[in-house]
Amino acid sequence: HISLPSYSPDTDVKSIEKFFVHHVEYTLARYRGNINQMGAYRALAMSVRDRLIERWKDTQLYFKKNGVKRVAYLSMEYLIGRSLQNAIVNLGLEENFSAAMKNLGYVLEDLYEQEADAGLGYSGLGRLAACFMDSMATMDYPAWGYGLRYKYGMFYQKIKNGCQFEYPDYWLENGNPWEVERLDIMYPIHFYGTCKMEMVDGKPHMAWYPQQKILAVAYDTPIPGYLTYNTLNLRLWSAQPSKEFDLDQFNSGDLYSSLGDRSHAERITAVLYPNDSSFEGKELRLKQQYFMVSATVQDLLRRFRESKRQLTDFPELVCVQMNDSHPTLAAIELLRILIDVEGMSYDESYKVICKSFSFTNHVVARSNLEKWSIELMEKVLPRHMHLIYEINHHFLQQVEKKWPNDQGKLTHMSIIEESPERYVRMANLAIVICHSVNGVTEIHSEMMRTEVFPDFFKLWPERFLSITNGVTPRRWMLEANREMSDLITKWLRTPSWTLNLDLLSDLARQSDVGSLQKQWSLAKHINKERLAGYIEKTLGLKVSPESLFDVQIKRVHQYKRQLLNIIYVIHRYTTIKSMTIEERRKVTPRVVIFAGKAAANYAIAKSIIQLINNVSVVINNDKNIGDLLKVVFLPNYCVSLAEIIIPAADLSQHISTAGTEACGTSAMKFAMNGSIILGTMDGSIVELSKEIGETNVFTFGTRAYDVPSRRSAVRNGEWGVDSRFEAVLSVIERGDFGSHDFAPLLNSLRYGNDYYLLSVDFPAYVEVQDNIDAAYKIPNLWNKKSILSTAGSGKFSSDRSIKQYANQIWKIKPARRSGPI
Ligand code: 26R
Repeated sequence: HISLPSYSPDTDVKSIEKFFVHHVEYTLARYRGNINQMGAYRALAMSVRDRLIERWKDTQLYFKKNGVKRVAYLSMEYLIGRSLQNAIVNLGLEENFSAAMKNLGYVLEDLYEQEADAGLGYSGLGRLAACFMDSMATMDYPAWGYGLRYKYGMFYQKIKNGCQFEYPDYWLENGNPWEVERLDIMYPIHFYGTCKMEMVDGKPHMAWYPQQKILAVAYDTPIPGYLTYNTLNLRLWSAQPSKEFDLDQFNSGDLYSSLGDRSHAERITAVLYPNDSSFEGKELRLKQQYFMVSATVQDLLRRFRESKRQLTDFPELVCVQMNDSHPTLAAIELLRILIDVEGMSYDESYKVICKSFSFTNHVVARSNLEKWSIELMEKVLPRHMHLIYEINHHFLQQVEKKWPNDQGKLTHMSIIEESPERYVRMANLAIVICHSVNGVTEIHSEMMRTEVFPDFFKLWPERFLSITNGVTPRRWMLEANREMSDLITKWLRTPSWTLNLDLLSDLARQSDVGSLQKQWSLAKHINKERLAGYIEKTLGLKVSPESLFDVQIKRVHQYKRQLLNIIYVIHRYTTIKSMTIEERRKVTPRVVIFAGKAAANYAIAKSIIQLINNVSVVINNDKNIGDLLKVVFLPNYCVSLAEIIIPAADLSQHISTAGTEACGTSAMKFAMNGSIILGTMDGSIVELSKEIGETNVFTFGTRAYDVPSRRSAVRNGEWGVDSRFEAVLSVIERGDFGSHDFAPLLNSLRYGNDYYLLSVDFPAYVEVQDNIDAAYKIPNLWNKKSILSTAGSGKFSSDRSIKQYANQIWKIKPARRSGPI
């Protein structure tokens, strides 16, 4: 043994400065005197990374030495956003870094702004995975995140003449200081080919002869926990061509076509599929899923083998959580390896996967459940398709036993959909092979039990759990809203609410205290000024921070009903225009703020964006209206934009048709930041209103249980449409908001087509908006509601969600590595 000197980067101000200069000179190879903001950001990020890497290596070693059971979190998406501030805050070193940067002539906050968002996800599901990583690290759970390193993340949105245009998001343009490329960790991934039944040792054995081999290379990102030495790993796979494959081509003498094949391989992790509106059975997407899970399963097995235990013990050391059905093939891949490579029996192997795997569903509408064409599966993954048939065969026998001679049950529950075309139903597969299935809110879990998977619930009631989502208070309060965080620490007399969010409830007791209210609204005002500055910088539009900031930010979708919001805005505009000067004095001035992306092929959603922008042009330029009403559409909604908008909201809207939003995690972030909720009784709003108190949130509209009957009334033309609603449709039709063809959009609301019940909920929406205006006029009342929103949001920390996963599903315990040795 050679004893090596220990190396540990110090964290005092002078050492930080020294490391920063080191990275400027040796990593970036630049002169210290000649470094721009981007260069300074990169050098700073590298110096932070050094500190994370040390902790991260120690943590992994600690888990390994202690032989602890671990969870692998599998997700096709991680919407991380920026990492620099998060890392510095979680290290508890923001003051030192700020001082060091100041000494060197930089402003730390300006350097934060240099960083590109890691937008490796569409929205809720991907951001949830990022919040969960933060909580798992913070609470010292032994966990790994697995996903894909897309070269291009969520598309960049630009608005031209009111219309959305999509541009590639090359987030790696300036390098990614947070990742470590691990050329030593690489696995082969196979596709296509044929299967043959062979005799091995006198026993029949199915052999797969694949046709394509691509390599998965690991890129590791350290995930620091807040104020703990523990640092987790997020391992993202990137595709690379395999050498053997290349050599065949080179030998055939065709250099250029061989290089063409290289880029073909790399295409697997080139881009995130940006569609959340309708399921697209694209071959490349299926290959992405299998690529991610195959590499992950090989990695889990390699690490398990180091324990020298038998493979039947796998579930005692590893559990796997699948973020929606997208990674379900992981279980099939493990089954394949156990049977085909390890020679275990089907029954034994099946027990292993069943004990290890669990599944979270994020979908409500059955039509959005993932299903893959059998033709495609047989082509891309023939051996896996065999195994799925075998699983289905065993499963249908169980169904037959429970419900003899019930063809209907067999057809509905089968993993295979037979007609009109043949598909593999991924959620059915996931429910069958996992020991636990959970929804993401109480109402969503209840709908899973009664409407989406009722027969599975009858067969296996014990499998169905409900774990309400959560968000990390570190990013969404401490980092995004320092003004308010400092206040909370002051009024709770402890900073520990960031690790125990239930402590916020103590604010309720003080919500009437005048001086708290005053400081609270001042903090909100500062955040509103910051957002107003951003709006002016981006759109050249001045808005007054004295106005009520009314925000709806999320993916643009018919079910989320941004259209209801903008229809109301038009109604409000025409109402104000018809008022006398005297009446206008009583109007609560509002700035209505939207942001969100529409799937590129979702025409109706894009035309909603067009309408919002056209309305904003008309209203914002109407001298007659002034500050009474402004409409803002902020382009390119992303994590870092949400961090500016959310702390500045007085009111936030979550107005999906009841029974369509599985959760909606943004409402939790808004409530934590003292924004008052305007919502329908759907997803997270049901639980938020219970925690905050029904009288402190504004809810309206059709309840989920009434939706089916109202829908049929609308379809049959039996629902009388509100004249104010119809009047708005007419002015759009007349062309008051531009000559764009809004006919398809208007048709989606007329002739019995109003599936999302905008016309039905409109009168109640107008009424609740009037109540909001009235409440905003009474500052004591409003501030109290705002404080109570924060006070009631303790339940919605992702720390609580993760504890539930750990105790109820994973059965794992924290393993805390104390500081460096
Ligand atoms: C297959 C295709 C149509 C598709 C549908 C939906 C692709 C991607 C999605 C995104 C889904 C899975 C998603 O993000 N769901 C959201 O998950 C959040 C976290 O649980 C919830 O808050 C949110 O309500 C839900 O829509």
